[in-house]
Amino acid sequence: MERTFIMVKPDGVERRLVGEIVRRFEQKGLRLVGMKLLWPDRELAENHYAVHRERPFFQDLVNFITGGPVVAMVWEGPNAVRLTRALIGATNPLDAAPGTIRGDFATEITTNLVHGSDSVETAEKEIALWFRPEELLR
Ligand code: IDP
Repeated sequence: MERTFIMVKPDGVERRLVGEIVRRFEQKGLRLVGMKLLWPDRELAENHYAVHRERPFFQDLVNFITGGPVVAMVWEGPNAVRLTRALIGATNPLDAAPGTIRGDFATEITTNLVHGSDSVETAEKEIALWFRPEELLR
C-alpha cells in the first residue's frame, strides 16, 4: 500500500474543478486519507518546489501557487504514486493525453491544475511538509 501527495492548484480551485479531480481518483479506487483547503504562503511553496529553485520558472511557479487557495490531499492505494501520475497526465498539457486531467482540462504548463508526487520518497517528504500526522487517517 502506497500514499501520495496530491494538490489541486489555485487554477483548479478557481475553475471549480475540485469535485471533478477528486471524482477521478475516487472512481479509480484510491482512498482519500487526508484533505484540506489552504492558502499556501511563500515559505511553504518554496519548500514544496525546492528541487526547482535554480530553474528559470521558479519565481513564476511560487507566485502562481501562492496566488490563491489550494486543496491538499493524501491518497492511498496500491502503486498510488504511479496511478495518480497516470490520471494527472504529462506536465505540459500539450503532451497530456485526452482522458487525463491535464489532457482534458488544461492548456498551459504553469496552470496545469494539479500536482502529484513523482516518487514514493518525494511523496513522504511532501506529505510531511503539508500535513501533521494526526490530520491523516490510519
Ligand atoms: P509535474 O508537476 O508534472 O511533476 P515538474 O517537472 O515537477 O512537473 O514541475 C513542477 C511544476 O512546475 C509543473 O507542474 C509546472 O506547473 C511547472 N513547470 C515545469 N516545467 C515548467 C516550464 O518549463 N515552464 C514553466 N513552468 C514549468
